[in-house]
Amino acid sequence: MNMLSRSFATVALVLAATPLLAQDVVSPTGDVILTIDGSIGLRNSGDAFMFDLDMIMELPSEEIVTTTIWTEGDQSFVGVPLGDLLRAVEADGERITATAINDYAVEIPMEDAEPGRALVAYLRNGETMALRDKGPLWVVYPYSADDDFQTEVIYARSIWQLDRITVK
Ligand SMILES: Nc1nc2c(c(=O)[nH]1)N[C@H]1C(S)=C(S)[C@@H](COP(=O)(O)O)O[C@H]1N2
Ligand SMILES: [Mo]
Repeated sequence: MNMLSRSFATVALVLAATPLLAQDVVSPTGDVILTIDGSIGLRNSGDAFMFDLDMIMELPSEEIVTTTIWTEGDQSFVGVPLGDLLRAVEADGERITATAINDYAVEIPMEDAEPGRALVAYLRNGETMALRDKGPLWVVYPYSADDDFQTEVIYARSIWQLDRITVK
């Protein structure tokens, strides 16, 4: 194959693959633990995108080691950075409303979706979190890393039992 036919083949492959990818949106097979709606570009259920835990675990993951005001000693949290989660559903907005299973709700500005800020955690100290342990999803920040994260505003955004995000 010469260079021209190779590049032609590549273009043809991309053109052929694009519509397939567009249709191939993943859907939950397990319990739905998070629903994202509002200003998003990717949906798998009506106006919303629903995730089970496996789907969230497929996204980029990070670990934060920090103390929190709710726990004793250093904690390891593993989860998806808020920015990566929102990018996965092609979110386009200035802020989100995060809602918990107990209907607690808080607004989080997109600024907290920048790296090194909000993490949507699904593991604490290596284990999934039960409902009574603020799971299965808990928005945490690297509190120990900076005094700026040790504020009432950030504590209020640290929503546990997160189950819905509306992008605005
Ligand atoms: N799911 C859930 N997350 C929540 C809350 C809540 O009531 N439910 N309260 C928030 C508020 S307003 C604050 S200041 C912190 C503090 O929680 P505390 O009441 O345990 O101190 O958690 C935040 N996360
Ligand atoms: Mo609060």
